[in-house]
Amino acid sequence: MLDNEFYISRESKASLVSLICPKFAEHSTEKDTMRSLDELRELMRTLGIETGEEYIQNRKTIDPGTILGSGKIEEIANKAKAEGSTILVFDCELTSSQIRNIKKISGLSVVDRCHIILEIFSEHARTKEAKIQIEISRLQYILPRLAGFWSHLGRQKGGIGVRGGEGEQQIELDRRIIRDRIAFFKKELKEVEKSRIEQRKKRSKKAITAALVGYTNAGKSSLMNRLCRVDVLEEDKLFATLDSTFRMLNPDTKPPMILIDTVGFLSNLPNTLIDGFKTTLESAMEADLLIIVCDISDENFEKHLEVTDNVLKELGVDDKERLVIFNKKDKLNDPIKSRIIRRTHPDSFV
Ligand SMILES: Nc1nc2c(ncn2[C@@H]2O[C@H](COP(=O)(O)OP(=O)(O)OP(=O)(O)O)[C@@H](O)[C@H]2O)c(=O)[nH]1
Ligand SMILES: [Mg+2]
Repeated sequence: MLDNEFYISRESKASLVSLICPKFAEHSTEKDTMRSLDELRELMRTLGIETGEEYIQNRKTIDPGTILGSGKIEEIANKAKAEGSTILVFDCELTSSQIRNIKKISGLSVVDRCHIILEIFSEHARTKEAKIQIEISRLQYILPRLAGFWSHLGRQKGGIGVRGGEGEQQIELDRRIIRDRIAFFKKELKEVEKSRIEQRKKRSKKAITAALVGYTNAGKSSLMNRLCRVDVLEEDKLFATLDSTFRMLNPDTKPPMILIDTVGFLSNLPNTLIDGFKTTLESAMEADLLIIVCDISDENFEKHLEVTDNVLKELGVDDKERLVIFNKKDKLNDPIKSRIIRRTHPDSFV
């Protein structure tokens, strides 16, 4: 039941909603809001869901119940319905009561940025470890939002209030099921990790390790493919890679070196996901060298470097030896840019 509630139909059309608010991180200026919205549109494209218009409200403060004002939500809902949308995607994290309130006012499905990222992660996870991790993150995201998801069901059933008996009981039941599932998957994860730690020990004896890290879609997997002549999945999608992959660099390299491809970073990455993927990143973080890959052709590349830096700090590896590689030089329409970058980042490769 819960899984159906969480799933977003790929056939739906979605309208994007955001705000410009001086007190709201990543949305404090028009530039920040637009950059984040462009990224959200890319996330939707990755998921294969058609997007319609984007709706933005300028606000001095956030409405704690509905993020935007309720009148504005009504207006947006009417326009979204007129353009054939059935979902409002908010470019921020929503609480359970916010989801419930906005659903009630708009009469549309309501999801947030975090939900979209979780869907992509679920779809792209390939190894057992990544699948378990994403499942734990997904359940941890759902747990405090059960009432929000349930309000939708309530309406479908003809307006059974979520505070009413049946709703409350169902939420309590679901809460227990979810807690049990989280406990079960955490145990499973420990088992999988044991064998991974063994493999890591063997590897570190064999060679120097270098981890490719950086913003999603920067070109980490492509670089790994070219350097190691392998065929790791590379795609023009966000979060194409979710699992760390290890490959030997040209075997004649002295000393021998193993490259590690890793999951990409994103600004505003929900905490539940960072936590979940710390284990996947752990093996990469124990590497002897960090190779930061950055897409020079993206106009926000400086921001991407900043986000990468912050995530590395959060992972506690900001003091590790690093090398910056600026990628996709061929996509630059301004050749002077690469010269400027060489000057501003003298230790990098362009
Ligand atoms: N023009 C151009 N495209 C590139 C270059 N390197 C990678 N790409 C393209 O950029 C897209 C993303 O490449 P990936 O290697 O999948 O990027 P990634 O950093 O592994 O991305 P995630 O796994 O999603 O974090 C793909 O479509 C690549 O073909 C480059 O040097 N030039
Ligand atoms: Mg990749």
